[in-house]
Amino acid sequence: MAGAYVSNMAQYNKMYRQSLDEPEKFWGMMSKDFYWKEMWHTLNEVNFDYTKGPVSIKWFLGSKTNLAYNALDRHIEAGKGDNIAFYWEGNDDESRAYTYNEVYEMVCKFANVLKSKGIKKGDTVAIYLPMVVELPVAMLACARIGAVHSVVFGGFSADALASRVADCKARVLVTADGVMRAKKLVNLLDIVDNADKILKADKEANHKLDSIIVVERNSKAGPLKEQHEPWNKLMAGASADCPVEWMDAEDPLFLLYTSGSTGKPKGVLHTTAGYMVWSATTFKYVFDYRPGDVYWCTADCGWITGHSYITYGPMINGATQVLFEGVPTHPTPARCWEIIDKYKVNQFYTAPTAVRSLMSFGEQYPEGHSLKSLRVLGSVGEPINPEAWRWYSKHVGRGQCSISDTWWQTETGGHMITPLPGATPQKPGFATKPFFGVEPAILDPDGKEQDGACAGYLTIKRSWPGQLRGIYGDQERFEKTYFQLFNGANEMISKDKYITGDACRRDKDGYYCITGRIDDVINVSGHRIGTAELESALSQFEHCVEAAVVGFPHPIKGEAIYAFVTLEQGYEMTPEVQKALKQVVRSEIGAFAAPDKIQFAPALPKTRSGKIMRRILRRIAAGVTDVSEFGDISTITDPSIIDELLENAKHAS
Ligand code: 6R9
Repeated sequence: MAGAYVSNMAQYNKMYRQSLDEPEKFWGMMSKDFYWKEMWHTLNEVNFDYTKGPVSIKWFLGSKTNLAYNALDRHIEAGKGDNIAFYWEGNDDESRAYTYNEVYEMVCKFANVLKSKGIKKGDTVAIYLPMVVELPVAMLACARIGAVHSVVFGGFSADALASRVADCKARVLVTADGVMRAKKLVNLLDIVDNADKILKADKEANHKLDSIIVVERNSKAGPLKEQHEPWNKLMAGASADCPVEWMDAEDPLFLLYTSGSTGKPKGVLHTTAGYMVWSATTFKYVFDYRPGDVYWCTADCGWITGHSYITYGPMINGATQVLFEGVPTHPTPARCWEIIDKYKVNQFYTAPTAVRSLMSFGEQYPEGHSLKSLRVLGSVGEPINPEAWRWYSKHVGRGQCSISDTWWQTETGGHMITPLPGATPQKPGFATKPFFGVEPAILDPDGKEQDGACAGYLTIKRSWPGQLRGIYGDQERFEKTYFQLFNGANEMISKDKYITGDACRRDKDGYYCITGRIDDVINVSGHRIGTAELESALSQFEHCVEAAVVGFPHPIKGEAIYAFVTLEQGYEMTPEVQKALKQVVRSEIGAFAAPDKIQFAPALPKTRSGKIMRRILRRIAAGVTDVSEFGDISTITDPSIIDELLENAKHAS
């Protein structure tokens, strides 16, 4: 692509080699793009191997900086304060533009509001907001004064919100009264009040909220009560002058809870300097963002994609972006294409599930729009199947756009394996090549690194600036989850690499294709949901004895949730019970995690050591009825269970 930052593979290869061979020089060059109150003196100090001491990751040592300063003040000082930061598009027909000057003023005022609530450097603030401008503003206000934000996606239930607030010990919660999602009113205040009650009643958690700040977005949610403080009222009394807190490189920036294969969600910790450099550098190169471009990411700030590619990466680059409150199919399946033409969007970033959903309405919707401003089409969150890739490229990109299938995780802070527009020749279904500084290694079942074309466990051999620094309050879980890999016989097969939890394939050209999780995490519409969390939610149902959950292929969501539930003696799996079980998951986690199918299980298939044989359950969920396709079933304690499960599968719903 003419004029791209990286315009061909020779240039990519040269930069990639330098990033690995001369990292000081490479990151020295890249870090010139930022404002450093104090420059770093040591690039990194890293230990991945727990046998040599605690796992520890530090980057850009000796530096002092601030992400909000880099995202706002720096651009304003350069005379760009009147540039548009956000074109906000509401769920229905509202819209409004915000300049960098306006966002700066809101951030400073809200930072002062937080200070007036006693928030100081190192304190945690919980944010539970829909996609209104106050969401990135609240995040940047925290960053400005060194407070740690913990954003909870607006689709989580009161229970899930309460447990996250208690875990990170946030005393201030920022929320909204209500919001429309397509045609449905989401009453956030009700959820927040319930979470508040749950916290007050939970003696063990021993934690409560001191203040609840409410953005008045939709009054249909009902009037504010005594415990709610209106955002506007607090802002009206706040000064717009707020000095920046200069942060050390490894001072915490945020926590973001994500699901793993075991236990409750973990608070992934990101810190200051490394995350800043990683989110902003990947944004610039992967979207080939150039001054004047209009960029749009449809993610919610409640997930990592919204953190790195709405609030931080784009803002630090001084980008103009669309901030979208609604859903891609409301009021019609042409909504995205209308917005792209309205603002002449150059880079569009969404999830495969959205592409597949829009695809199901037919190409007449994108074809009915110009879309000629588009240059880069991004994809994130789950594997994009070649059919959806081709539709996206042909009907949205008109064969003229680069398709950027970006593989990364909450834990990686930003893109890891991704094409660079203009440089990387593309292949449908492939996330293609590693970003600068990323050194993948594919391990076989014995933990041995493989060469050339191969398939296996995806690991990363060395640290990169955006890597997570820990799991909040749990160093042991951090080390076990990300740096120790075990085989089926529970032998440790790797202890000095970052374990991604994904499997992948590499072809003869060195291109990577991510094939899915190797752990018990289900990826539904790009949302990570742990089977352990789902099972513990289902077991809250009063007549549930045991539950096992697996994923099964779904044409739009990628994966959907299938639950096998054993009920107390004498209880039948009626449609009412199925409904009640789904309701339990809605209230324990959130509606987006409700199982798609539930079936009765007289018992679960287990090995002699008591392990649930999920492999068998996955086959049943996928509709396989021929037992010869179930693989080795010799270790099952009671083979007759399989026939009973297959019989009951007919009534799954
Ligand atoms: C950014 C984000 C991470 C998991 C990851 C993988 C899956 C993400 C992908 C992809 C194939 C891609 N994933 N991007 N799989 N191709 N381009 O989604 O973070 O919510 O933490 O999920 O999502 O399985 O391990 P997160």
